[in-house]
Amino acid sequence: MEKELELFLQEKFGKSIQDASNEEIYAALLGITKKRMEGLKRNEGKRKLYYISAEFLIGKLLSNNLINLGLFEETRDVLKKYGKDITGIEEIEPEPSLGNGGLGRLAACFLDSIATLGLPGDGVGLNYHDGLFLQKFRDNKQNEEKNPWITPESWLKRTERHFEVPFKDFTVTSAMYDIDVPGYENGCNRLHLFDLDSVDESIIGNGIHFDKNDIRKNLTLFLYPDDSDEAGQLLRIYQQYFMVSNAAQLILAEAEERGVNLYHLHEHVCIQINDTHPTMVIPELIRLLEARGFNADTAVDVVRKTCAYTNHTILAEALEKWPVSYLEKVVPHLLPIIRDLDARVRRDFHDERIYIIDKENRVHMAHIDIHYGYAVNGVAALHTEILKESELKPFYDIYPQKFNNKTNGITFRRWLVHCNHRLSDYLGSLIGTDFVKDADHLEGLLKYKDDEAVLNRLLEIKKEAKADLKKYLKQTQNLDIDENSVFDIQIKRLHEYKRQQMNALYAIYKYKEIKKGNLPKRPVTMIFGAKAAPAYTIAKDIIHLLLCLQQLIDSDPQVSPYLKLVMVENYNVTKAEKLIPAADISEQISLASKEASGTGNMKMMLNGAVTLGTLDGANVEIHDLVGDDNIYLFGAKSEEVIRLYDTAGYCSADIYDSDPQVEELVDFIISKELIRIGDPVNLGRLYKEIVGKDWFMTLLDVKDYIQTKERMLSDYEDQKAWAKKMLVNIAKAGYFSSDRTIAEYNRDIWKLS
Ligand code: 26V
Repeated sequence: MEKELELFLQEKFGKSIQDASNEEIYAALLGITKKRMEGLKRNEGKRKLYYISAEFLIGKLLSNNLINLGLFEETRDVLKKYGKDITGIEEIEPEPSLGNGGLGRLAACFLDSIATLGLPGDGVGLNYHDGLFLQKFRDNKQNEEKNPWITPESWLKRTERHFEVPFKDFTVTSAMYDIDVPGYENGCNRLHLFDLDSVDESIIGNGIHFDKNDIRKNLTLFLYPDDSDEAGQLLRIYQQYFMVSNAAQLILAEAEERGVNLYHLHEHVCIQINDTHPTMVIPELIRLLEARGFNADTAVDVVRKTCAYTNHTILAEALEKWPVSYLEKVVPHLLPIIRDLDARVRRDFHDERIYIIDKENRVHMAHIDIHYGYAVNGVAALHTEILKESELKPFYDIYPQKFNNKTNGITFRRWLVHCNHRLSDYLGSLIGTDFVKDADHLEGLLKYKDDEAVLNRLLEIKKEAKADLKKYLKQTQNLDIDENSVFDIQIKRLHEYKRQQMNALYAIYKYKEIKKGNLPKRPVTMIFGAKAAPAYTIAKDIIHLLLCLQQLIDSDPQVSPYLKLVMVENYNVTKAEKLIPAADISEQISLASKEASGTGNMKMMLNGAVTLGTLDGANVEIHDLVGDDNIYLFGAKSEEVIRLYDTAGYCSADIYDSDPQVEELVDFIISKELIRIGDPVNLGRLYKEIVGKDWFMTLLDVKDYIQTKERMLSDYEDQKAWAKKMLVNIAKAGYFSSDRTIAEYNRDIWKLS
């Protein structure tokens, strides 16, 4: 590496390693790593997977690629020799924000694991120029700004592949860019991102506003721009069709290049549909096969044996249903096929709950996937059971053999080795480094459960990570936090079902207790990171409440020595990598039944945080693995919640009216202290929402939540017992390696040879 780096810097910049700037060193490492990846063997086999996803939240790639190529330590040491720090160089790389949250990050973890297991599988998505917006706080509110990430030299490689994509009124020619995905000590796959040369970043005006109707200029400008109006929804359909038409054409082109008889396509190709965003690949493939001479029955049959679907949510508002009239405006050529797919369902079944086109003339995208795919999976055991027993029951009754569970996972290369070198190195010294590739080896740690030296070192490592985070937040946001306090962290998209508002009520409780003189044994630092969808009003109101609480607490000298609330600006993968190693308490407090899986819960557990959560998503499996002593559970169970929804049995006003403690906490949202700092419109609306509706049942669980968190904070004081909980969590996290998840997808669904 030293020689290569020297040569590159000399040739390109005429500089030595010593004299080169961080920017120049980054450029050199980018060039060298890209070249190395080109030399890797391509994973190949009879059947190839195409993982189509509207989101790939890949994060920065330099360190991860170096780790997977086995070059990280060498590079770090070479740089150190010349007085350079790799962390400073990592900072130069812009983060591609090609995803919203868990779904996109999962796709990125999966690409890492697919390559690491040596399986032939490429990702297919879109090359958004700005991705998700950049979040800026102003006047205690979220503002959205554009977030360009593509620089002249980047991981993207323009290819020679171009496809014609036909829309109703015009046809566009795509360009395909590739990003290499190296496996850990293994071959390489690719992420194909499609784009349009005519996209024009200069049409972005104030914030993230742009002309939603100018499709040639805006098609791949942003990730899911605001779809609260018709123009936004049409743009989303344009994006989705552009993505899948390119994907389908690529799949057929590669199959034909491999000499595949398209009548046997399913023996050579498997398509994983990541949520419903890529669903139109089904009618599009049928269309393209028909254009190649297939009759409809055969085209449907081949496609059905090729496609599999993953469901990531049961939230009704997140299940896509496109009006026929919208599809007619964008992709009229798909409608005869979609109508035929609907007619086939109606011919075989007489149950309007499972039709593709409903009475209101809306196309249910998930229904296309379930009828015309060969596998349907949920993303955690509880989620899959809920799909089978309630949300998708009528489908499960018809196709029980299609349904299966694939509990999510995370790549340990990024979420341990890269983000927490200290812990990873220490684990390596105790149990060897096999866990990087074979995560079950982490269980070897259990034999140190009562070893005081090990427990002390785990506590020290946590403290060092907290000190790192303190430094980072000081540099980036000029925030001061105390590494001796308990770090209580909730980082995830802002959504009412995730209940950041319940955590805010805890902050209010704690504030009031401290005011009353009930001081905590140790200061508590509550850390939040969350972006709200630009058109999601209540979510933005919750951000406003959190920022107002932050200011209130900071400006109160009676409270601030004991309590701190911090909202991290522009939460993204890079920030997650700094926050997760520093977490003591992992907040996983969604309303039971609503969080399909969660993956932050797994990342925090792996880094030695203890979960405070409801029995929801993968928390259920975390509990099964670590046992009652190593997790803090509270709140209503999913069956009770589902029953409350079914019977309309929940009324937040009843709880508010009958419980003075709850009333006092909720009233504080519109107290004079907060109104003085905040905007009465936002705070008033949030107060009204909680008292008058509270669709995600915050008040149902808030008291149990507060009590459980208090118990947790008190248990934290027994540091030895706490360290044991940390150790058990780390040791049991092996199950949540995405290598395990991908091995299961391959065993049960993909069957790649
Ligand atoms: C999307 C939308 C869009 C419209 C407004 C409301 C809303 C609410 C939720 C969603 C989520 C869409 C799918 C998704 O991102 N699911 C996440 O997938 C993760 C990976 O499987 C999983 O860990 C998370 O629990 C799940 O929320």
